[in-house]
Amino acid sequence: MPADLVQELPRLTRTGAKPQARIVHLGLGAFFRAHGAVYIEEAARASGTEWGIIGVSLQSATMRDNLAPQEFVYTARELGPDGTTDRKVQIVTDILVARENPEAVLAAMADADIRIVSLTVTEKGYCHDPATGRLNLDHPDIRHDLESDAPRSAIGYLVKALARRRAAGLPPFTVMTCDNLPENGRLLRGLVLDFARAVDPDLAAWIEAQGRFPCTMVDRIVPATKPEDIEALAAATGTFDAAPVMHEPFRQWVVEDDFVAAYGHDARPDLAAVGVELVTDVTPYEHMKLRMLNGTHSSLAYLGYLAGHETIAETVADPVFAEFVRHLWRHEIMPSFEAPAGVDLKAYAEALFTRYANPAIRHRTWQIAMDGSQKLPQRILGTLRDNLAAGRDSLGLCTAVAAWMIYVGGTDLDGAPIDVRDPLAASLKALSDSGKTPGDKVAALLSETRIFDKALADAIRLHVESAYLLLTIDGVRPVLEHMT
Ligand code: CS2
Repeated sequence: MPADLVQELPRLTRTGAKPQARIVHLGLGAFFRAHGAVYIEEAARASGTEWGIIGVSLQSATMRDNLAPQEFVYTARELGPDGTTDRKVQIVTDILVARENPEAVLAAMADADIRIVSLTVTEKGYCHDPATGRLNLDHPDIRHDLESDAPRSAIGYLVKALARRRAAGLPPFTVMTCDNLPENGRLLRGLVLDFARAVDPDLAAWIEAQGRFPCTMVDRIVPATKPEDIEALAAATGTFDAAPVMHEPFRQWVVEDDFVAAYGHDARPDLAAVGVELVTDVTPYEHMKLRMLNGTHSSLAYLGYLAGHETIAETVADPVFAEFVRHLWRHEIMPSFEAPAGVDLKAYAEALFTRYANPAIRHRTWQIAMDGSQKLPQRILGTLRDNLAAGRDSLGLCTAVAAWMIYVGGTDLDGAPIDVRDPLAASLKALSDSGKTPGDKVAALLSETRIFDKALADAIRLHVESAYLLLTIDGVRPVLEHMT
């Protein structure tokens, strides 16, 4: 159905009353709407409690403008290999646009009814230095927020809203990050405390004592919604939804059960009732997911893109890549960490392969390739470091790093320009351009200390350099074929 006809159809509408809001979510993108929001809605329904979510868009007004005319209700469409299932998600009660009205966001976060502030602001939204995990006090948004009452960064919002709660004699909200970062709760706690110490040491002490920042591992593949997805949904349902989300059947959520104690049983939805794993230590699950899934996702994204593959499903349908990804799991990733108790990593890897191969999920290599400077450390470099320490070969991962270097150089192997999206894109391109030979380019990029520490850079330089050279001379497929 053509786009202009789709918009003539009746809009999706809410059935029943809006739930009472108890959560504010910063960064209401497709991922959280297809994952956390769905779990929370199910948990609220299972226990007969109200856990409405106020979404916040930090930058753009698009999500609010799309969803406001349909009362913030949207469709989550599950794309299985054999068909689709649609679900109407009604847990979002409002969307605030931070850029337009910072005061409304702070007031919502400081409201006594709010128990949790959750976040999916992507890796770069933490304004930290990925190599050290510390707050980047030179980040323009952080510098701005240290001086102003109208924040721009997620960290600024959290600290200022917590300050308001403390001043009002309220307990803090639980801060629940749902981004793909290692020990994400601990990392965020450190960043919030770094900021709070810079503005008010007493506030920092209060957050340190009373604040709670559970770690979480989140998993569901949610490619960006495309215009043709909106059209197909409208044709199937006869209703217009301006912002549906498309997701795979699989989902997993592991949450450290550490919420603000003052709220007792009301501190969180009954997540366990809907299959969320509440545990005391998320770290082994995070390691597994970041290394096994995200590490191979990024590897396939750079190498697949350079080999001319548009999506992950297309990439793993290429037998050379299928062998390569299994090689990465078996020889380079699985030996690098302890599996969580009771998890069979071989079965986990096979399940991942099936998920990648799902032809209904059109997840672009270009989309996953975004923000590599923020993703590489926890997805690939930690594994490389552990392999080096154990004297294990990491040729495949070094080849993935080399592919990333070619990618951020901005020109593909056929000489066509690449639309590189990364907060460090300009400086990465300049580093790449500063070298004349592949060896110089690799050395220049490895000197970027926001991504690589010196010991690791020195240890992998020769491998990455030879992989870079081989990729440019032989092309991606022959190199991978030779390796496996
Ligand atoms: C992907 C992730 O875009 C990316 O970088 O690797 O979003 C991935 O799809 C999710 O983490 C799956 O849970």
